[in-house]
Amino acid sequence: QKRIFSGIQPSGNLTLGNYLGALKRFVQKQDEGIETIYCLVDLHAITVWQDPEALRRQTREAAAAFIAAGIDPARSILFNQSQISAHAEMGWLLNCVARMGWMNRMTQWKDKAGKNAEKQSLGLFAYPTLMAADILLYHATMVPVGEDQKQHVELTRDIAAKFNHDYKTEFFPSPAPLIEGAATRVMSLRDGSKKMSKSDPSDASRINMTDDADTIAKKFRKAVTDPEPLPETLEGLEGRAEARNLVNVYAALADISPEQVIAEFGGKGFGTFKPALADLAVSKLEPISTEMSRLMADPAEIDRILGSGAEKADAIAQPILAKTLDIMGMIRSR
Ligand code: AQP
Repeated sequence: QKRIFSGIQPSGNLTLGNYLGALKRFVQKQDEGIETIYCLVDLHAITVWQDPEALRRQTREAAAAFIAAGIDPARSILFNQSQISAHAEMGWLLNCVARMGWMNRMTQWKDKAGKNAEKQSLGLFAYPTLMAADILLYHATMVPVGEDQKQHVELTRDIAAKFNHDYKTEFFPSPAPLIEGAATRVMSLRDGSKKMSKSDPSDASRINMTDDADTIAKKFRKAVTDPEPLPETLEGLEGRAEARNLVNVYAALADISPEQVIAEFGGKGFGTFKPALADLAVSKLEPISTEMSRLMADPAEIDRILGSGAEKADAIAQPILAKTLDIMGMIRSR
């Protein structure tokens, strides 16, 4: 039986990268009729400093983004992670299964910690085991993510396999990463070698889902590109990371292939392509941000939706946590 789990950190404004790499596809999976569980991973967000008031607001804003983008709380389970203590508990159990060597190889840890590993929280290092816990706690079989999270889903498979091997069981299914579409890795608008990220200090590097039409147009206009026109064939994008990124973003927004974008815009300059891209992005994002504002006017309703999602999620998670503890030899007598 198929079950999808995925999450997004409420660590700031959601970006076009989060939208195309994750949220838009979360909606597609829901609409395909697959069982879908989506989580605002606030326990992950605090692996780096979060102002408490800002975290509350960002969590509600992310919930509003999910709903405005098409997640229906009656068809998908939508909740914030910290409402279910089983995530942290399962995270601890899996900390005792994962090996230091595996964790040391995580590229996101290396990227985020940089040369300053000594100053990072222990939680940032353990982030991938908490993510494994999120997924395994629901026996999820598929995890839609952007390219940057592929390694963490592979680690989850390794953890599941080691648990099953060590305890001579087949309790945990092996989840598969689902990395699909033209925009699995949206790049920064200022640097084609860096992914677009909500925590990038430069606001000009990203399109936020809540940016207004003028801001979106301005950010695309100023996006770093080479001066050549778009090529006549897809191969012509080789070695042109910024141009390729914008073509991929256009394709993902328009639900067409990059080939089709090239067929339409090949030979045309960025002076033509960038405004067309901005118009397309505005036409897709503006209705979502308008709906987000409407939802944000009633924070109590958002909290109610998250609470009701958490109840449904807990009903799945608790028996799986209990069974995991039992398999590991913990006495459960109350
Ligand atoms: N640039 C991107 N292109 C495609 N997909 C992306 N995702 C993130 N950035 C891109 C996907 O969005 C989902 C949620 O990501 P996250 O919030 O859990 O954390 P992240 O991957 O670390 O994303 P950010 O925006 O860079 O967050 P910060 O800056 O807070 O670390 C994932 O499926 C991810 O692949």
